[in-house]
Parts: sequence; structure tokens; C-alpha cells
Amino acid sequence: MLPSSLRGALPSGGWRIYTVTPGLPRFDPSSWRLHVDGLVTQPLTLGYQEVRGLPRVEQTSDFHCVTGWSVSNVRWTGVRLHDVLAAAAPSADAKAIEFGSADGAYVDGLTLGQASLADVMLAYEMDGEPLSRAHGAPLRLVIPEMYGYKNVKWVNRITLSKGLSPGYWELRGYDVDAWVGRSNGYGA
Ligand SMILES: Nc1nc2c(c(=O)[nH]1)N[C@H]1C(S)=C(S)[C@@H](COP(=O)(O)O)O[C@H]1N2
Ligand SMILES: [Mo]
Repeated sequence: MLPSSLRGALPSGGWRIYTVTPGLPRFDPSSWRLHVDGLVTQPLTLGYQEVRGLPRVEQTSDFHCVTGWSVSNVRWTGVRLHDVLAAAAPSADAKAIEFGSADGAYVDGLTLGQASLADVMLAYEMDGEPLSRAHGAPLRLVIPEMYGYKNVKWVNRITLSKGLSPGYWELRGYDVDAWVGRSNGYGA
């Protein structure tokens, strides 16, 4: 038996736990907030129960890290990004989104077009259990069409802007459009 803090940091079920900061952000359901700001007509600050109160969606998809490992048939439960964005009512000049993490270091983004794919979600459960701290509790971005590095963990801020900015790994050489099988030298 391992203390839960250690268990959460060890690889399991094919996953490797990645973080670019020391330790894992703590999640306190009473003080946690998701901010939706930038070029929106209705900036939002949502508590955890408010996020849980949005329409619940569930989907199963494969997860691919660009470095070569994958996890098949991950069952994600959460809210559609589309529903959160609709509530914030993006301004006409908003074209891109940046996702910020509670780790204070990791960011990545999507164009509004990419973000409108129906299966892009903010997940709070994985395989029927609340998302673990290691996997990004309480909320992580899930975009199955793109490599793992787009799937920001510990999401606590969604900022709309005029143009897409390169994310953490993109500033370090990975493709900004992270399509699985057709980016980063994979595919044609
Ligand atoms: N905040 C944060 N999100 C992150 C990362 C990270 O280091 N920090 N790594 C990314 C990468 S490269 C991958 S492959 C996945 C790994 O997800 P996991 O740690 O849940 O296995 O998380 C992505 N999201
Ligand atoms: Mo990755």
C-alpha cells in the first residue's frame, strides 16, 4: 500500500503522469474557481458545483502522447467546452482560446474553430472516477483529435483572444496544430 499522494504520481494503466512544475496543484472544491475572460460579452467565474451543474456529457476516446505512448478507450465525463463558451458569449473578434493551468506554468490554446469540434470537453471524471490530482483535478481539457500536450491539466482559466498563442510545448518545438497522425512529422 502506498500513501495516496504517492499513488497518484505513479504511472498506471499505460498513463505517464506529466507535469512541468514540482508537485501537483491542490484542489479545494470550496475555493476553486474557473474563470472565463478576455474577449467575451459575459465574463464568468464558476465554482466547482456550478461546473458540475452544466449539462453532463460522457465519451470514450483514445489518448495519444506525441512521444509515442497511447491509452485506449478512456471514458471521460464532464461538460462540453462549447456549452461553457456559449454561456460566456464570445465577442465577434474572438478567434482563439488560451487554457491556463493552476500549476501557474502550463498553457495551450485552440482556435475557436478547433474548439467547436463536438467532442472537445472539460472533463471532471475519468473512467467513472473523479479525476485524480495527477490527471488534472478538478478539470482538464480533452480534445481527442489532438496529441496529449493540448489536453491541459488543472484548467482554471479560459481566455478568449484575437489570435492563437503558442503553448508550453509549442514554444519548445511542437506543432501548434497538434492533430493526431498528421502533425509533428507524423502522417503525410
Ligand atoms: N498542466 C499540464 N498539463 C499537461 C501537461 C503538463 O505537463 N502540465 N502535459 C501534457 C502532456 S505532454 C501529456 S501527454 C498529457 C499527459 O496526461 P497525464 O499526465 O494525465 O498522463 O498531459 C498534458 N497536459
Ligand atoms: Mo505528451
